[in-house]
Amino acid sequence: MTKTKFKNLALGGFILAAFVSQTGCKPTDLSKENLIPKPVSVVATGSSFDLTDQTDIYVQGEAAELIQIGQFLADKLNPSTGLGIEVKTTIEAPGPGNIFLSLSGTDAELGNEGYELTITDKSVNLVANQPAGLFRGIQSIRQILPSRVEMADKQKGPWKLATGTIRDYPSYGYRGSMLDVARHFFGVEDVKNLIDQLAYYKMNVLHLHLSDDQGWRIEIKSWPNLTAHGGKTEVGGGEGGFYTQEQYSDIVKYAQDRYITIVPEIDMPGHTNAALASYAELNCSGKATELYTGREVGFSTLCTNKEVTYKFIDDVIRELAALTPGEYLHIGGDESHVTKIEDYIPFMNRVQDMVIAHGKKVFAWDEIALATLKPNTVVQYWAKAENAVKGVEQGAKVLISPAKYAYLDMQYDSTSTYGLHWAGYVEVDKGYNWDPANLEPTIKKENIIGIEAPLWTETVGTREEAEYLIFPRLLGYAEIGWTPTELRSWDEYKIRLANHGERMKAMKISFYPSKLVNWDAKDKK
Ligand code: TNX
Repeated sequence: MTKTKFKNLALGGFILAAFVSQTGCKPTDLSKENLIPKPVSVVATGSSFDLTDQTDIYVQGEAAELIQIGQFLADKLNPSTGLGIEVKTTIEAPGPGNIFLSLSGTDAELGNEGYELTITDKSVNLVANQPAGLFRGIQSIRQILPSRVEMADKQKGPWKLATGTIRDYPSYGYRGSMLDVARHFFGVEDVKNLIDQLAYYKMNVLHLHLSDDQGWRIEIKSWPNLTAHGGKTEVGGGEGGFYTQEQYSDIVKYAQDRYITIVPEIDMPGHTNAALASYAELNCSGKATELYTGREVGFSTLCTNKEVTYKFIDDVIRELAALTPGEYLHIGGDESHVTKIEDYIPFMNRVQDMVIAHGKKVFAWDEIALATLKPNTVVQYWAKAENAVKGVEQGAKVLISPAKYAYLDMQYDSTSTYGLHWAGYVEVDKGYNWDPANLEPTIKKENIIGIEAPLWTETVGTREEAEYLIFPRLLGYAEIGWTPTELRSWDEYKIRLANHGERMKAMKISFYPSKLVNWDAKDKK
């Protein structure tokens, strides 16, 4: 095997020359690696570890969960490296040349998602308190390898990792994105693809906006017309679609395997035209509305003083809660412009109780702070700081998603192909250069559960279009959620981001090549 490799090199003069020039940049300085999010601490030791065809991944003990994490890494490394890395179990640390994943459970600072990665010229040793920490840590291993490791087909080595120790853990426990599958429907494969991308950047929540005026996207067995009729179209009049309960569960499982929680949202009492078009009795008039394919917001409302409305909501929440292992259910509550405030408040109070009765905690957009927040209700700050402040004053935690910094559907600038700009333009630097704990004096770090970057999809309907808006900004939001503020600076980040251009290309991500980033900076490994 080694011989064949040598022969190939000797024969290919051009390749040999390229190889020689690359060895000048051998990855021996771990502190210069372009990790995103940036780790809490990196100590470099100036040497390198070689992945070879003798390398295997050893996991400690026989636990199925660790074997699965090891296999995830092997499945990412094998197509491009062709090294045939296998996953094996062991009680003690393996011999030299291998990767070892183990749980220690004694390092309080690392928490549930932190990890310590020690690379020497002889071994790669990843330790965490919890499996989730190992999973986050293997993303660092992937990112320390050359970007071509992310290609789907076989690439040339060498496969070197710079040596040293990374100790790393997140600033915030909730680091998420949101996909609006109501304005335009995105199928299971697109959602799984996004989940993989979130996992690569150590994010841990995907919020799915499952219903809106233009479409109802989750099968509810007790109210079948929601999807049979309400799922039939989308913005622009396309065919829409919905997830069967089995498909939704498949998404949830796929996310769970990547230590990502799905937070499902049923938006109410506004943003409900798809439901109102599917069931006449949910309307105060008793007449079903027409399906809607435009982009307006704020014109629909459930009939808040009809009992059938609450029977409907209870059925929806019951079925959705049963399908959702995560602790949260999102009930929207935004832009209910045609619901009177005196109807909105008792409605939101009652629906919170229904969510709690089905064993879940409530998430809602910041308008919910106008109502009486139940214990554990989380307020998602998107538009009005004063609402989020009201939430804090009621003792609630806040999820930070300010449209002017964190909305993935805001255009980069006036030339952007897709997106909206009602909250302004969000170039890549503006999306990165802010601190969730420094937006409002009353909203301090201890009041904040984390950060979420939502993608509303009025203007995008395909994976490529969505990726243009999501990338590269998502990487910045991942870093804001993970890396301590004092370690972040745009000038340093933009260099690491440039190096992720190659990675995003290798992963076939259609990112927006912002002029603020020198994408020609090549990964030299
Ligand atoms: C506001 S954000 C909305 C959405 C739109 C979005 C477009 C929020 C809670 N409501 O309904 O899709 O703006 O940017």
